[in-house]
Amino acid sequence: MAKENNQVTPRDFRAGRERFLAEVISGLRRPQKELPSKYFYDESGSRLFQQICSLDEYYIPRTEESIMQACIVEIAELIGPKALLIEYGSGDGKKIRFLLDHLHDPVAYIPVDISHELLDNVSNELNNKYPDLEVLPVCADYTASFELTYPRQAYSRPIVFFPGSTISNFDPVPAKHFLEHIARKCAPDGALLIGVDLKKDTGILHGAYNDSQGVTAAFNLNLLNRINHELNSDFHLDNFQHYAFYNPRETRAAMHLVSRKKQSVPSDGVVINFEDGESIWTESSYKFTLDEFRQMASATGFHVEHVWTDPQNWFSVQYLVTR
Ligand code: AVI
Repeated sequence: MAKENNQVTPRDFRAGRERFLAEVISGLRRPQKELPSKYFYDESGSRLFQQICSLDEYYIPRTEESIMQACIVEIAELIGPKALLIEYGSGDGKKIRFLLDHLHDPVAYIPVDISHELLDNVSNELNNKYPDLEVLPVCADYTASFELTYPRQAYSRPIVFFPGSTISNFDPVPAKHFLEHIARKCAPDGALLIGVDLKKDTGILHGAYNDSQGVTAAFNLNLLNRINHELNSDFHLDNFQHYAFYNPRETRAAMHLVSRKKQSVPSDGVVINFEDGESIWTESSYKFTLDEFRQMASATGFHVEHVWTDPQNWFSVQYLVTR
């Protein structure tokens, strides 16, 4: 691994175009067409997601931040000194800086993200700001297999940080497998600090995925743009419409792209046919009660040790330990 000026080159476990193509074609061949939501986050998708995060209707970031601010002293006490922090989907590193500023002498930080550029920026910044912290970036799709590089210095315990309720975007079985995978990384005495979105008024949920400025619609449609650019496809974005709704029975918000007409779309030598009104399911975002999440966590080897919520009970930050 190359190391220059304290900067570690990210270990790279990104899957290439072949896997992206295979997942797109197999998803679009299903009776209910679907695309994995993890592919939203190319450069423009990540930028659009940042914009979503500053919308009034999208309550998640500000609510989570307010909980973290109110509870950071307790969180720091629970984590204790000399922790190794591992963040899945580290993005622009904003959330970890807040944690690092309040933890007691953290030893190392392993950001895991699909964007090489974001990892480079975050690593540079953290190396400058926290010269004693070992930053060991990993470029990977964290839903696939990859390895971590562990620090040279001794640490007290690994703490996995998974904020933003990204766990909401996993279907129940993959969510369980993912938590099991994290529990193995945390065992025997580590912990998971996770943001979990809660059930709430359906009007609030509807607004969060149907914002008035159309940013969520642009974020959803950008997936077709990405497929056009990277997979030699010919989706006409005007021929698809963003459609998002909360399904109380399934307890999830779902996003779709609905074909505005009967059409055929060439995609890397394959033709995908759409009926008028047929949709591609692009994302699920599950909402939990505290009890539902506790049950899922305990089925994966975790025990929920502490839960913090906001006064409206819209969101939770939870501290899970391995049993
Ligand atoms: C990242 N994830 C938790 C977001 C969510 O709310 O499910 C992604 C998102 N999709 C539309 N808006 C935001």
